[in-house]
Amino acid sequence: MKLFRSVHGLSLEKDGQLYQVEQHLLSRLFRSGRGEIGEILSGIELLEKQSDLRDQLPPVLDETEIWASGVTYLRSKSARMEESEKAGGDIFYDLVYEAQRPELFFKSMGSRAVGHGGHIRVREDSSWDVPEPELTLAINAGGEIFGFTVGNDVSSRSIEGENPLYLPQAKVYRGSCALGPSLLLGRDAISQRAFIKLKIFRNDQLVFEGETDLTQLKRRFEELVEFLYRELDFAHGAMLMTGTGVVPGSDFTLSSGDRVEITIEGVGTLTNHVA
Ligand code: DO4
Ligand code: MG
Repeated sequence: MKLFRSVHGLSLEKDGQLYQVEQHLLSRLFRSGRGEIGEILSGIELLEKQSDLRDQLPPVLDETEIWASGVTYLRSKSARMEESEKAGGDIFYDLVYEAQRPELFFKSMGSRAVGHGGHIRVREDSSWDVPEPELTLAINAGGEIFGFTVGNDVSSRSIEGENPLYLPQAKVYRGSCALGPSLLLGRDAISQRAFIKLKIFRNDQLVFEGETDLTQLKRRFEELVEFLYRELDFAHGAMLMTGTGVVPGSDFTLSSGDRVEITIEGVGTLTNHVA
């Protein structure tokens, strides 16, 4: 089952058919406590059938915090060690990749995230920018994973590479977080080997293509969630991006008009244009 959010309300895709569902379902899922998800999912009432989806929004509540994990794939570690070598920051990426404690950082409020079809951005004071395709976990207030979506952790590599202490500026700005198109519902709904593909088009020409899969993710989902919830409460639930395993070469930077497509097997394709 996939749950879509749009300016017209919530829709559920079930057995190949789209239905309208009650407005509060998303809020009930994110704000639920431990052990409540099963009952909510089995009690979903299907309302009118729908023929299409328009004006999509990110599948998250405005009040929900979106966090991200970093350096969870070998590819992310080596790319970041290269970009930060001059500033002497390379050692930190190596250390965090091996450490028990993962890198976690705040990315966005739900209200600031961009949905499928929306515009992502590059910062005006950045010279090197990339999309980061990331499987994103939907977690309830009780700390349980109840769904998955496709995330884009759009990042400035020039700002992060200049000094690792600039990470929040490299990561958090208008149009830097995209999520969608829907929430794949159920903790076990995703394949442990699902592929993650990134395609970037410029003037309709493919200018970058890369792929990884979940077997390359170094951390377990629950391990990341456990650290995030260890000393924090999330009354509105949380979204957690699980890190990127696809990084374009150092000669690539995003530019205005680019179309970015991220596909995660079984979850969907998130498409955004760079403003
Ligand atoms: O350490 C910086 C951020 C890492 C990140 O966003 C990733 O690995 O996906
Ligand atoms: Mg990332």
